[in-house]
Amino acid sequence: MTTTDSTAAGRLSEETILAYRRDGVVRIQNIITAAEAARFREAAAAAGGNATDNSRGSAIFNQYVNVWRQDDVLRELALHPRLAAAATALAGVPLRIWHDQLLIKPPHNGAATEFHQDAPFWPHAGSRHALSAWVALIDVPVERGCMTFIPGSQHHKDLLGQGLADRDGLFRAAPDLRWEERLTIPLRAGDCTFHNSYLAHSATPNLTDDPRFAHVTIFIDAETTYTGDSHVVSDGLGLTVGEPLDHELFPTV
Ligand SMILES: O=C(O)CCC(=O)C(=O)O
Repeated sequence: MTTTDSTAAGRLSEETILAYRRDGVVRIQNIITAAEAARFREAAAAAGGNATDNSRGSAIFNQYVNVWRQDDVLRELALHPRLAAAATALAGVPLRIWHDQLLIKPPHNGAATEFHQDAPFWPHAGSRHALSAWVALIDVPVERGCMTFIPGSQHHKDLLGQGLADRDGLFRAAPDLRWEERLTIPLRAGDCTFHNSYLAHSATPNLTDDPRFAHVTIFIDAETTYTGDSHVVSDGLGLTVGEPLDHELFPTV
């Protein structure tokens, strides 16, 4: 069921766009080159040592939010024109960046990222579409913390947020999803998946001797408005409730 495209031709095929809209996820091979992935991985390893871990104390991963604001090299990745072009083609609406994040699963971390949706955590209203570009900066086979998705689950738009450490949270909220097929997508360095912000997804623990480096850029409908609910990237910015997120932290692409 995996639809895979390669950006070698510079554009996504119609088949890929339709598959994304059906399944809520698609794999794009070589969204960046292996050489770019190696350069970004080096920057990610350094940033991981310098930035503040937003998920301190959690075994699931180390999470560094808005690294594009702190590191010039990772900024190139978050703002990469190929990511923005593919995201815009898949979403079908003008987009802005909500935030990026570096997600490092340490070697032998012993914890999966449990099934959850992303959108319920965000202080957003009126969104027509939002999606994440999850880019592998190292080869990510199943054993190193690769992602698993439940295709079609993006139609569940009324669930409360599910904890990333709660193995059963999503399935208590939506029992039918327990019986749906799952799609596990290993990635080579430089490949990515795009997933809909309502698509249920998880990631395996890292059983290997190397850290799993993934960089995620989250794109949201440029017209999304702010609800005022608390979130680490928007608290204290003085945003106006009911207005679009017009702020330098959330550039349009
Ligand atoms: O990389 C992971 O472990 C989980 C990533 C995730 O949940 C996301 O990108 O939305």
